[in-house]
Order: sequence, then C-alpha cells, then structure tokens
Amino acid sequence: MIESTGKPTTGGFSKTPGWLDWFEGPAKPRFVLPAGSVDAHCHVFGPGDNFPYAPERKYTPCDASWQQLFALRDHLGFEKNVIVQATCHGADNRALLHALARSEGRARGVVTVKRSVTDADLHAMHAAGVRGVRFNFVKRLVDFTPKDELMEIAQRIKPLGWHVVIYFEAVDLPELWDFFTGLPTTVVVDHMGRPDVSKPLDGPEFALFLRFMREHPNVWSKVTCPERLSVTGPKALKGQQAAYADVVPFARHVVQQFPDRVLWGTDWPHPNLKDHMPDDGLLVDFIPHIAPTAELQNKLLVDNPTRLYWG
Ligand code: 0GY
Repeated sequence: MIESTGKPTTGGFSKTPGWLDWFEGPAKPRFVLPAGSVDAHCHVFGPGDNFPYAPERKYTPCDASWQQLFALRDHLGFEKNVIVQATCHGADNRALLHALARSEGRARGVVTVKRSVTDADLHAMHAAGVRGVRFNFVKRLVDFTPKDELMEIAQRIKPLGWHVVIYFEAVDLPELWDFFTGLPTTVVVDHMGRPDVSKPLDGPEFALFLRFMREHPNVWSKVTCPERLSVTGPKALKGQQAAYADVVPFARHVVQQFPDRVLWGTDWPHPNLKDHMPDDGLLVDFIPHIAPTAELQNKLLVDNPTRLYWG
C-alpha cells in the first residue's frame, strides 16, 4: 500500500488536493482468477486533454486511461471489464465509449444520462456495449436529480434490457427504499450499499440491506471496495489472514446468501481515497476470503457478470 501523488492530470485541470493517485506496479496476485473473470467495477478518467472533466464535478482525479486499465486487466488475469461512468465526467460518456471501442468486445459500460438523451443515443450506446445506467445518491459526489427524472430514464432503458446501478450510503436506504423497489429493471447496488462495518453484521442497518436483496430478486450487489469501507484498514490484523478483515464478514455473507446476484470489481483507479491507495494485486487476493469455494468464485467472477453484461 503505497502513497502516490505524482501522476498527471492533463488538459489544464488541477487535481483535488489530498487525494491519492492510483498505484502503479501492482503485485501479481497469489489468487489465480478463474478463466473468463470480469472486473465488473472500474473507471477511466480522461485523459483531460482529450476528454475534459465535467464542470459540475466534485473532484478532479489524475488521468487514468483505457490503455492503463487494459494493462491492469491483463496483469491481474481478468479477461474483461465493466467500465462504470464516474461522477467526475458527469453525463459526458465519451471517455468511457472511447474505451469500449478499443476493448475488442472485452468491455461493457454503465453510463450516466440525462432526461434529454435521445433514443438514437441510447441505441448507439447499446451497440457500443453499454448495458446500464448509474444513479448516484452519494451527496459528496453529486447534486440531487429529481426521482421522476430518474424513473423516466429507467423506463426508457428497460426495453434495451439494461439495468440500473445505484450508489448510496447505508443510512439513506430507508428514504430511498420506495424509489429503489419501484425500479422496473434489474438493480445493481454499488459496494453493498456502503455498510458501516463498525456496526454489527446482524444489526438493523445491514439487516435492511439484506432484506432489500432477499425480498427483491431483481436486486444484485457488488461486493466491492473493502478499501473504502474498512475501518481496520489494509494491514492483516494479528490472528487474521485478510487485509480489510472487518469487511470480510459483510461481503462473505452477501456472497453466500445471494451467490447468483453478486459481482466483484477492483474500482480502479480508486477515486477519492486520502488514507491509502490499495495495490490492486492485493485486492484480488481478498476475493477468496469473501468467496471461499471455487463454485462461489466462479459465480462471482465469471458466471454472474457474463450473464448480466454479455448474455
Ligand atoms: C466508486 C466510488 C466513488 C466515486 C465514484 O463516480 C464516482 O465518482 O463512484 C466514491 O467516491 O466513493 O465507485 O468509484
């Protein structure tokens, strides 16, 4: 886990101070990914010279290009990527679409769109490999979008067979419940709905999230981002084998309860981290702690993402 702050942001943009750059030279994971594994949550940033960051963004990252993403994919042993639109690009999906076009069919995308998107735009994005839209409710990342606008978008993307990715904080789930449960598509939750892992696994907050999944078979979860959720941090604690040990019970529980509705991804290039920047090789080594059998690993890394994005 290395601090790194020397990467460029081109296009005349200035990086947000205090936020760490992605880590170059990740370890080769000890865990060998099954053939056909998909990194189902990652981003591209810029480069700012070619794909300017959005005026409404809440942070400016260092550039993270499609070439760098695909090099990481090959180094870690993934076959494919799902590139998710990050808020620093707003609803301008050009960097993502550019990456899809260069992936030789090995990447799919999840975009951000506004109500003004045309049906022709949606069809063109489908042909380019887009399979979902992202609705972000994390207040430090985005301004509020009216729910009727989001519901209208969800209704419009449904005929394409796309899904909705939702990102929110655990404390906001009660208020968002009716909207989420009214969505007409498959719904994929980012990072398990950001549980507070210092609270008990069987406490009311995480129980509500589990109920959300249990009662709604259209809801999936990414069991991602231990580096964001962990309080104990990247060091394996005495007597424990895993980094981010406090996240393991939460993620493993979701994988074991809902093995056919979970996805995993690196979250490279890890926006908004101030504390430490994970080595993506070590993040891959986290996987067998949350998916302890070959069968669960195959579902998480191969079968589920392949069905959702290439099915
Ligand atoms: C993530 C998490 C974060 C950022 C974004 O779109 C984004 O800017 O998703 C975050 O700051 O928690 O999934 O990349």
